[in-house]
Amino acid sequence: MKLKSLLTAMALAAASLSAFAAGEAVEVQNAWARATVKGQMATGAFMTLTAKEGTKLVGAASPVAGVAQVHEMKMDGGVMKMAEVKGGLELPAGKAVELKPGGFHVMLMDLKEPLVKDSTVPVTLMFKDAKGVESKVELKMPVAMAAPGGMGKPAAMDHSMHGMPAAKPAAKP
Ligand SMILES: [Cu+2]
Repeated sequence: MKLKSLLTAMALAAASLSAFAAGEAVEVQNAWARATVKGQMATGAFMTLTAKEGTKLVGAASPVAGVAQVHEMKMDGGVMKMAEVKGGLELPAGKAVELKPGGFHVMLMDLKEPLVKDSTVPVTLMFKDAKGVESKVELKMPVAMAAPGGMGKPAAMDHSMHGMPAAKPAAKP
């Protein structure tokens, strides 16, 4: 049984990196969490989510964070503000929804320890489909200063793209 549980653990680790692992209703790509400095209490986690069937990202959890929420950052009267996405983030069937700096993100708050660059952080995403059925995806997100692989354009308000990240390559789709 030991071997079997080890294999299961390896399968779970692989699942977090690959597209549509067996039974996964939501594909997760390019996941990463922003590294923090000592004393920093919150950070963002980013990824691209593609649901097979319409669902919602309703929550998140991480052992390193006292609180994890789905947030949206947007301009409000010329001021950048962020707030929890009430009722969950809609993931229409087959449509890639990007969580990125300056937009949607998973906010990890009340951090118990710093997120060290080039380490990984476990994050669980919680989904609820149209029928109200809940599911989870467990991830090990690489911790980086900026999006791995230089994917996408740096968002406004995000100046961390200066100097290319020495991050590990992102999970290849
Ligand atoms: Cu936030």
